[in-house]
Amino acid sequence: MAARDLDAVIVGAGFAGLYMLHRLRGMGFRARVLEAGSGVGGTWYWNRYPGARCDVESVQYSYQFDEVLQQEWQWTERYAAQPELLGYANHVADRFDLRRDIQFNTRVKRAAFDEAQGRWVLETADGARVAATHCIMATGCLSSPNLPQFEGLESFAGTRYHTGYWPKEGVDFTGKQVAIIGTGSSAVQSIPIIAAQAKHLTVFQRTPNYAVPAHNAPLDPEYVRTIKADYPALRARAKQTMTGIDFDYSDQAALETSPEARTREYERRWRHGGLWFLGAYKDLMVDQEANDTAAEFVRGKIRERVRDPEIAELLAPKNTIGCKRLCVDIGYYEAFNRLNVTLIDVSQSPVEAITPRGVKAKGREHEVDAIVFATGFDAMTGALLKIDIRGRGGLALGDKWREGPRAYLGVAMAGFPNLFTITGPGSPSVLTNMLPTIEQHVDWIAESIAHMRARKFGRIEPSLAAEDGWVAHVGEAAGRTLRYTCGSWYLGVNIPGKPRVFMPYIGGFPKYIQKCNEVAAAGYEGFVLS
Ligand code: N01
Repeated sequence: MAARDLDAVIVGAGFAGLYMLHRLRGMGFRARVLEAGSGVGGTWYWNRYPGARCDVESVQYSYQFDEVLQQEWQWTERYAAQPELLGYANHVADRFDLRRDIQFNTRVKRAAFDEAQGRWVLETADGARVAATHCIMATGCLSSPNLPQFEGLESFAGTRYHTGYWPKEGVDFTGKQVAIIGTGSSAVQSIPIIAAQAKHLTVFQRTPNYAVPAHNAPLDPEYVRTIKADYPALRARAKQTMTGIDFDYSDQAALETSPEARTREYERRWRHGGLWFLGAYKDLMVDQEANDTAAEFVRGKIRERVRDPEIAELLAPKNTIGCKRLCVDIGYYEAFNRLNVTLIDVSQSPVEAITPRGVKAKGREHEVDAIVFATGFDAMTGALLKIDIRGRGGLALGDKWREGPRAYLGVAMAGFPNLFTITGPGSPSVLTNMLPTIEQHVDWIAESIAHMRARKFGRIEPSLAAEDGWVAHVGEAAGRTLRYTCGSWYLGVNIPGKPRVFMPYIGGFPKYIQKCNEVAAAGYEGFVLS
């Protein structure tokens, strides 16, 4: 298809880009996806580190837009592992014949709005150009790996890996001395597996993280049959919850419950496993005293799981549980009972340097063959700001977002006509189940483009006033929760120099859907269509 004929160019072929392409095609629009990788899958294409798996149950972490798809696809485990998730993305791409409109191995470097033509012109790393009326960024929230610039990083003579950029062929650590820096979700998942393989694993921990057990297991066919018998009901229930996950969230307050009953409830949720733990009480994320009761319960579990009391104490977080993303583990704490695992606490004195032979911390060099950087991502804004995005009058997105991201509904920005971000900053995104959140965004964007076509509008752009109002609302909502209180990637604190702004919308999925629907029903209130 000639590039000039495109209605939309979509950047990224993860779950967001795939569905966006399918949806637009289904409405008769001509769209093309540009994808940096050689295959589909986004997060699940890049994050191939050992143990990578989803922390939302697979029957819910899946598309719902096509009933036949959700009936035919068979998940094998409660929490799907990366190969299965990547298989699912590939299945969707094949089933809906999406590949013919996806251009792989194509990294977008620049995207500029041509005001005279009313089109976006995208430039790729090889210098090619693609133009389209609409530009839709499906670039992901956690897709720009963060590699801290440790002194001597380049001097390391062994092999370096980043969990978010793992070699396709996999890595065999058998017989190797390995270091891992970081103890977030990626490390929590990979440490037990690397520890079982490597000769020795040294873990450098700056901040301990709370993890609750996954209790992962093969899916019970009877359970799956029950869900598939009425999938739409489960999906509808999920849309009524803050996170877009069909959980039973308690409406009780921890502080109005007796300590004995509270412990029973935490124990029940601990035995069930997963993120559901934080649904135990409605005040856990808004009241520090309530939060402390859950945190202390988990600290107690860590002390039970880790044999050496000193190591248990180092692994036991002291901060607010759920402030940073809660981890879901499979044998994480038990890995520290192994004789071939050493924990180095770098909370008081940072990693000093990477040397040709290993990692230097606390005045000692730890010699290793490989270093795994499990150091996370420049979340939510990183992937967008890596592209030189220019709106009206050459306005650079980097300049617009100098004090932090600003967008209306997390989906569009003043000064950037016809540009949409799927699960962008200011939308619930990472605080929700990504699949339903992506579908909601994609549907809303597709319908807005259809609305424009039906009324012969060429441009859509939010007003500055609408954007300001939404940004203020996102900030107010964040300020009401304990999530605002720690140095998390939600706030951009993990990236030196990044403005400290709580990026996702914490008001909950139902409220957000309602707002988006109201905006559309009122003829795209807050947007200027011309
Ligand atoms: O990254 P992170 P991640 N020196 O930012 C440490 C999703 N996810 O890739 O906390 C020493 O959480 C840093 O320390 P600190 C999920 O949403 C989901 O693990 O900043 N250490 C931290 O320990 C998750 O939240 C799944 O003090 C340094 C670690 O590196 C998000 O992705 C699985 C350092 C980074 O942790 C990101 O998770 C995986 C330095 N200079 C990921 N710089 C599931 O679905 C950073 N660190 C289960």
